[in-house]
Amino acid sequence: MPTTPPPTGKNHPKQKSADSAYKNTDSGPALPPDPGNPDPAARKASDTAGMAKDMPFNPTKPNEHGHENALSPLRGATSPSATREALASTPSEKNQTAKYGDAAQPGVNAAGGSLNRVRADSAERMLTTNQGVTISDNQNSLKAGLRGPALLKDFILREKLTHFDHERIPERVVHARGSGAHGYFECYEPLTQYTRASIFAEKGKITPVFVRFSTVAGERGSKDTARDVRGFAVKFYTDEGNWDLVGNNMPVFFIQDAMKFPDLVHAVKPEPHHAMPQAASAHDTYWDFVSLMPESTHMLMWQMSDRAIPRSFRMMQGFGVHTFRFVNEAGESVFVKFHWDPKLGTHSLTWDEAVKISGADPDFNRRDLWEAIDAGEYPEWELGVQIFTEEEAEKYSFDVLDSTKIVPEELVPVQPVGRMVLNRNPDNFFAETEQVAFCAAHVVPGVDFSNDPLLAGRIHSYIDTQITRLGGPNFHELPINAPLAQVHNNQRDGMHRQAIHRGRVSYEPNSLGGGCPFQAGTAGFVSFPEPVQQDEVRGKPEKFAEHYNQARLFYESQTEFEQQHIADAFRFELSKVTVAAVRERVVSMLRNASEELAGKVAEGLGMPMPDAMPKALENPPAPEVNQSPRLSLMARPGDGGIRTRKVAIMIAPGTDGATAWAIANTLQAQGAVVRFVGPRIGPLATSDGDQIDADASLENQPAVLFDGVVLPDGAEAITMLSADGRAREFLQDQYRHCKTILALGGAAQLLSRSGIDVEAGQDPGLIVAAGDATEATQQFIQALAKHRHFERETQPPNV
Ligand code: HDE
Repeated sequence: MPTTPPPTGKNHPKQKSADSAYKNTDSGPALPPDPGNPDPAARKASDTAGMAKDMPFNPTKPNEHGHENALSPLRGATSPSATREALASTPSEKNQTAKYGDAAQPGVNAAGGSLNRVRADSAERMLTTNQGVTISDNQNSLKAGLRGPALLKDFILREKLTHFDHERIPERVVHARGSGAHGYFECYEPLTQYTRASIFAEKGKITPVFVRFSTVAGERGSKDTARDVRGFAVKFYTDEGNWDLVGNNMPVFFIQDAMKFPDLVHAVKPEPHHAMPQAASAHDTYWDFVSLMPESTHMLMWQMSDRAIPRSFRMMQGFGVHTFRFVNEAGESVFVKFHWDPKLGTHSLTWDEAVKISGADPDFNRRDLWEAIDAGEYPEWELGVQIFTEEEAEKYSFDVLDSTKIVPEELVPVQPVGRMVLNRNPDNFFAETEQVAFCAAHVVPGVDFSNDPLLAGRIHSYIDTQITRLGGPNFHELPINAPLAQVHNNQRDGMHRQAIHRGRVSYEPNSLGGGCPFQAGTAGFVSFPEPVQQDEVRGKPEKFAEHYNQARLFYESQTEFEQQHIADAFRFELSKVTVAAVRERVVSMLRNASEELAGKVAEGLGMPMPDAMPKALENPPAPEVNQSPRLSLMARPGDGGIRTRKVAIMIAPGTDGATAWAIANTLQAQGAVVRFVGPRIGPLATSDGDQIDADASLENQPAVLFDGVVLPDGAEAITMLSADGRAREFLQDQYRHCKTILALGGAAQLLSRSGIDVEAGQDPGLIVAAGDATEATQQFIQALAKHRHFERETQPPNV
């Protein structure tokens, strides 16, 4: 009986060319192979031919033209006959090796996604080289004889040293010092009326975030408590791509146009001839520059206020600064400003305290964030938005495209839209906090830019700087930067490329990749079609010329002691300036914002009042709002509790142990962090014959690191501490920095010996109790929850 030859022969009966013709990488037969040919190369060629045929021309081409089409781009064309095989780089992909692992999942770019994918855990593993070769001896280099020369062929030593030699990467040109944490954002209610951004789509929707807080001017290893703006950068890993809200803890900025940013940064950084001072604006070049840039006056008020020395990252607000746009599904847009409000309230340090903390613990804010998260005290902020229309903005006395202006909350209230919780510290500082790359250009569908000229520069600058800092164009593939949303495009190659792209196509349009990846059309990011028809010019809108109304508003809206702190800060900073004319110029500028403030500063510097600086706009428009109490730190006292407040219980041999323990337990039950601070660490005998093991000493944990102090009774201890200058200094600082102090029984003497007047009038933060400690402890808790007692403050400090 005649048999039909199997269809895998050299020539498939229905095709006119040899099977081998489809294995060539150049040239080929005129006709595709028979679709029924099971030979892998022939099948791939047949499928490829099918895909190409599906696209006889580029069907979306006509839609690339015209205004209407621009508003509704089409989804890209794809080939119905695309098969897995046709899209492969090579038919040999079926030969998996252990290195390749499992086959690529259709449509998946595994270079992105979760961090667990790349976490390394060396538990129970032997040491290896970077090539995975196990290392027998990690103590000695290879030598020709025990006393002989080291050998060049010691590849293990050389690999280790070479890697070490390259461990540092350039630091950020600004915001070099930072601290980061992971967490999540939760949406309160759908915001679909205003935005199609997926994170605001549903009530309760959770989006993971990574946040980095930073100082601006100091180098990577500089102190945390410099007087400076704090960066507040949030990366939302949304299901439609990464959205970075790269903001600050102050809602305005120094300058109005990106053109001036390098000048500002050069002025504030250490002076170039001797590289001093580090992490400080108190020097000539800074004040020289800002006093020639009167638009900085408003920001200077914020920078000289206590906002520039936050007690904790957990206790500061954040702001998107610029005006952004929300765009909804129908393509309608409103303007929006973003605000982060901390649940713990807004609290700051005092300047004298900040200076001392710089020495006692330069990692003060970083440690605070880390410890709180590890203790399960997860910091939380509420996200609020101010929403207004373009028509409303037109009517304001200021320009909403001017980043030196706020939109007062009295004019446009802040609506809460969600909350952010930080609940996980990074595994590795370098891999996460250092390598994270925020970018003001990272927006998602539903969020768009306004024409703020400062923002425009930022849209360029961040990616540009990361290319240098992170060594090439592929930093978006670093695990911390990779979105959870899938990444599919035709960008290829470059330093340190991670993704291994399957297939031969890296262009669009294509038919040889089945048209994939294809443009999304209106399902993708569509820029808001803001009408533009103007002359190309270098200039500023007229409203940008008004420089002082909001500086005045900020100053006038502060409480008395906050105003005093602003005056003190100007005085301190300007006293560090060496050129008198620069000082004069600053004070002359301040006269335009507040005569009272200028007068205080001039008086504090021992100089006569200069003439007021001529204004860029002699007849400024009347502001809408003259008082905005929400601008005071006092407007947000927090939830009234003492959770995570740090309390020192000062002990020495002979302390009344029972009372010390009772107070420690009561405070800890309310979430305070208690430390027993002794003349030295280690066990100290108490008056009742027991022991308390001091976990901190007067030397290693000075007063500035605590929010409050408790002095238990105990005659022997009081005598010893009274004779210890460190204990007295501890109490003087607690008192001077307006913190809460509880002295029990004989401990009042210790206060007196420290120069603190225990008899003097009403001071709710100074609790001196002769008898029952229980009631006094409750008083202490209430006072501690207030954070500070500025009623106590005098000029100059009396203690
Ligand atoms: Fe930035 N800024 N910036 N900035 N900025 C950077 O990006 C820049 C501005 C802000 O934790 C750099 O990755 C320009 C305003 C934060 O990693 C750089 C202009 C605001 C961070 C850069 C501004 C910010 C940066 C340095 C004026 C508040 C730290 C390293 C046009 C809304 C992000 C880097 C982090 C970092 C440029 C002004 C916030 C050089 C050109 C206004 C929080 O790209």
